[in-house]
Amino acid sequence: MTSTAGLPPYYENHGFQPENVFSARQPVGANAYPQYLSTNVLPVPNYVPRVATYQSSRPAAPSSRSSCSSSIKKIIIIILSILLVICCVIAAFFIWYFVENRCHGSLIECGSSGACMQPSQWCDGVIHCPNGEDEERCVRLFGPNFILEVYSPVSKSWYPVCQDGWNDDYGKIACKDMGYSVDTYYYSQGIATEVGFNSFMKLNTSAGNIDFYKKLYMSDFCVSGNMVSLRCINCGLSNKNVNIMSRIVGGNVASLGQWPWQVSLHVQDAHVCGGSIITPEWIVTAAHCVEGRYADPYGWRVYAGILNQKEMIFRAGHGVQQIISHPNYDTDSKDNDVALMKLEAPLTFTDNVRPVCLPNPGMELNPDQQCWISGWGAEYQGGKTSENLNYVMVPLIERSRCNSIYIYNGMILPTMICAGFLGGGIDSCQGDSGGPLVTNKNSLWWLVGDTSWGTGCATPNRPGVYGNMTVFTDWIYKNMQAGAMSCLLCAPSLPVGMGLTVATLCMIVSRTRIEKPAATMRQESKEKQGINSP
Ligand code: 4AZ
Repeated sequence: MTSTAGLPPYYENHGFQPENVFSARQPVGANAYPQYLSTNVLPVPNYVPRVATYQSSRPAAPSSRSSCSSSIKKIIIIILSILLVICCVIAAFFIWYFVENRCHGSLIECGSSGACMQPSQWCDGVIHCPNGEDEERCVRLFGPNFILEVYSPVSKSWYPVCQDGWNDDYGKIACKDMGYSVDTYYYSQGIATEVGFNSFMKLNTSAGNIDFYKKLYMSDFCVSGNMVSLRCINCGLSNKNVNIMSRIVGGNVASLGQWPWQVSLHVQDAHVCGGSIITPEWIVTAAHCVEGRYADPYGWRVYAGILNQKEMIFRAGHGVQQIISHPNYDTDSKDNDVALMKLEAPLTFTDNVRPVCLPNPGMELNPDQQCWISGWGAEYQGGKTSENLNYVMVPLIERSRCNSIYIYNGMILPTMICAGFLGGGIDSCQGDSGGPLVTNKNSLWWLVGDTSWGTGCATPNRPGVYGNMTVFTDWIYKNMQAGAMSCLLCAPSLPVGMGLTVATLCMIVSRTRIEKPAATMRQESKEKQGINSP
């Protein structure tokens, strides 16, 4: 960048200019030469401006010196201009470098916050990033075979873990990092690597007693030829086959153990919504079920393994300790219509009470995949909730089709999924909300969605709309982890062991500060709702 602004007065050098140019510009009686020249050289008579210096037959010594110094000045101007351009280019490069690449050298970026950290600090059990990203994306299970993958912050990709040197202790650590309790750990096994897989995360088993993630390194060789398949919970089993031809509006009555993850969520002894068991402590439901006055966890009772609503009245059910609604849930559009309920005490799994599998990334469902819905919702539009648990098969409907002007005209957001029959007659309805939309793949049942909304029930061209569970799994795992993680936030710079200890302490402190005994809370909640204690 070159500019004339702010340069010294040598731009006012008139020595090489034709006489007429300057004589024309001078006010009458003015000295043609600036004052600063006249102080260094002999006084110049008034007629001098009328004689062009380059025409002088006997150039005076001062004129020759002036011409020479002008040349030097010109050279200096050119050199300074070039230097200025070079400086501008260098400055522009540095500005670009610092704006575009906030993390330099071997440092890696945290994510949204833009903070930088050492790769060795990623997944080391201590939070370094302002939003905790470095401890969030460490492991995941991929595809219907639960392939364990570890995230590399350097290459920003996921890699399967080679089975060489693997054992269940490592599996338990990985499951715990996803938010599962070690109590539900099921198993890990080797699965033959797919053709084309040539980069793995491998365990350095001779690394001694260091953090699991620090033992992992990238390798192109996996001696066993097997990747780790990890099951953190024995999920997705039903002890009954479904009648595929069966048809909640237009549905069939379910049998015990057929949909063992289905729960009925009660407020004031009445069924309000459905939900799905994902772990002994966590239930997935819809955010719109727990809005407003329904946001109080102590107002809810959860019934699992019971088909008939009348039977539930005589049972105690399970208390709810905490409700976490998706922070981006939107009441009007039903965007992010998902919530988690944490039970006061873990459920005991039986043939009739079991968890459904959360969908893994890479599941690849067909555009019209057969799915099933279940619930105690109304059997026709405007009807009352059903006494018995009903179920029905509904195929998925592609988002682009469901968003067409003939159907939902752009109302189906990426957090939603449509399922049902465009001809009408079969659908979910009032009271089915929060309940499961499941599919069977690789002989397991997976939670594809949670019942969310629809225009009416079973109306032609108005299919059911469900929360798109695949979009929510990261949020669900993050919240299942939250106890330990929120605690680590209390002690961000402490090593793992100490961080957890301090974390546990802050959990205890914060809970004792805010929590009253559950019975007191429940009583207060009932009083608020106008119910007298028995
Ligand atoms: C509801 O209000 C509801 N037909 C659930 C599902 C559908 C409509 C309404 C879909 O719980």
